[in-house]
Amino acid sequence: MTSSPSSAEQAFHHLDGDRDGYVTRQDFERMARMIIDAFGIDDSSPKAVVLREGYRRTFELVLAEMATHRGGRVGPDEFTSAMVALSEKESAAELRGVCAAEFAAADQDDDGVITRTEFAHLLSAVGQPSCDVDAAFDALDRDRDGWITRAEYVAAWEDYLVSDNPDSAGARVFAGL
Ligand SMILES: [Ca+2]
Ligand SMILES: [Ca+2]
Repeated sequence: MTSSPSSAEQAFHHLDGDRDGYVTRQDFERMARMIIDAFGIDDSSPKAVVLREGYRRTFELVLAEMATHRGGRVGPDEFTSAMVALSEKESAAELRGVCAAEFAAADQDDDGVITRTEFAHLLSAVGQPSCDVDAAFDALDRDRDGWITRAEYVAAWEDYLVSDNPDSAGARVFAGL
């Protein structure tokens, strides 16, 4: 890749499921739905509730960053600047919460770590198209112990939010989440 878009641009295009050039509340809800369905999580379980609420809240935070709401539609440039702005505020803590909710959903057996198998499941759940699962896993597994901990997951995600490097560990994964 010679002219890679920034991390946030990649995330935008992944979120924009119907490719109309905007992300909406429905796009965020769909993303939560894909993960809940793929892992067979009970819709009324805390895992499902926290994940759905987290995605909903993320979208509200993005909307709140915008000068005008345009009927709840967020364009690519607005999305990118909103994510950068949010990562620098107290709301970053809320975004970390969403990230932790994703982690909990993917930790299917609730043992507190994501295995390679659980990770592969997560990537296919969100339709990450051409991702090298092993390379992405190894990039997130910073201490190379064969598991991704919640701290490793959140750390990679934080790097991703503030990074323009499309090849960063987080970018390989979170562009699809
Ligand atoms: Ca696990
Ligand atoms: Ca690890």
